[in-house]
Amino acid sequence: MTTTEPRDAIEQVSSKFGITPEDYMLPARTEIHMLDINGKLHPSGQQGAEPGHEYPLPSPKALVDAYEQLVIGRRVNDQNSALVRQGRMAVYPSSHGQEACQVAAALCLGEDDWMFPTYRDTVAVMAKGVAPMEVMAGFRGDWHSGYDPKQYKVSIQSTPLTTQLLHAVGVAHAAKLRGEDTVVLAMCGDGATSEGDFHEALNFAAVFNLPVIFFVQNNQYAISVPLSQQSVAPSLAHKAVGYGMAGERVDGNDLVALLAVLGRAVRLAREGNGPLLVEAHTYRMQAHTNADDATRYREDSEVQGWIAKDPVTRMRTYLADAGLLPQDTEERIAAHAEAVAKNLRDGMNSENVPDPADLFAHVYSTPTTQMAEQAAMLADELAREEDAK
Ligand SMILES: Cc1ncc(C[n+]2csc(CCOP(=O)(O)OP(=O)(O)O)c2C)c(N)n1
Ligand SMILES: [Mg+2]
Repeated sequence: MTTTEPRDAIEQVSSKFGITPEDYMLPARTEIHMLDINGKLHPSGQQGAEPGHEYPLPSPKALVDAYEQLVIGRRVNDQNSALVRQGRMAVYPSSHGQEACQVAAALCLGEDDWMFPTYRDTVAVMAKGVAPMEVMAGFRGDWHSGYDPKQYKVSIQSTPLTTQLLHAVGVAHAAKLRGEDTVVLAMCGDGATSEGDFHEALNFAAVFNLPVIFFVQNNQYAISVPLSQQSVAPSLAHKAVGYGMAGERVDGNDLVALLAVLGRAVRLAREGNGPLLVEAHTYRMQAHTNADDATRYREDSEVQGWIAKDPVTRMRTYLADAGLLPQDTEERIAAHAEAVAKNLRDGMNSENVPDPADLFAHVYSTPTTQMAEQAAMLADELAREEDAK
């Protein structure tokens, strides 16, 4: 990691691309896409590439590996939604339709890189290698975060919008001070870009020239609030330039383009060129959570329009046409996805009786007076209940 001043870093990287710093920071005029909605690769690999915004095609192996995670991600979403309906957990914010974003977010990172996900990013968390049942332990309310963030270099899935962005910037700052070449991927939704913490995180990251990728999944809604009532910026990627960082927007249902754009963003950040913002244009196919009724604020015809852009279908068509998906590969991938789903079902259907005292564990290294009192009160109540049996 170099210690270049932020302005010099932008100058250097833009001159490498042969464009002005302003053109480097501004997103390409149209979102980056490589596959059309029928899964056909654009003849040049990328349609309408502008100087500084050309992206090479990822390798065939990277594409097949990513497709495997895509199929697993879809299966995980559908399995978890079914488990909610069966009463096995209270809530699951599905990323059905956004799986290409989820998979690319995980696969663009190296082993020592950190991810800061939201409640909707379960598939990304699993694709980065967190054991599925550890993730689900958090959702079921069995254990604090469910998994150990340090072990996996994946922060807990944040429910408060954008608090995780500041934590991500802090981790990147620490890594830079230590001379480590860690990159941090900080995830949020379209609605979350209106939060104050979003502003603070981006400004801090740019001023300190930190290796952070802000990855915004613009799925068009913040619960019932559509993007048109959320922001009138030309795009969410344009928000980056106000902080002096590069922004790019990409078709969020095109796994090929996502791998290319996020892959380059991570490389540039690791080389010391500062933070970047990538906006993926996608769609939340299901309700915000099972507690929401999406038919109250959007038309079915809108949802149907996005089925035609489904990321799994497009990627399967592309790989099959390119001869990269022989039947045995497809069968192996389908069997792998089924095995992951079975593991989730078995794990979630097994009864777990948590110890109520665990509520107080790991909150403070030395419990506060109030917490100690509350823990004692609970222990007393439980003991009296036991005696009354
Ligand atoms: C600080 C804060 N304010 C409000 C909420 C309530 N809330 C939960 S999800 C949500 C919408 C977020 O929309 P978006 O950022 O687009 O993410 P998406 O759910 O679409 O993935 C809101 C307002 C919250 N969790 N945290
Ligand atoms: Mg949203």
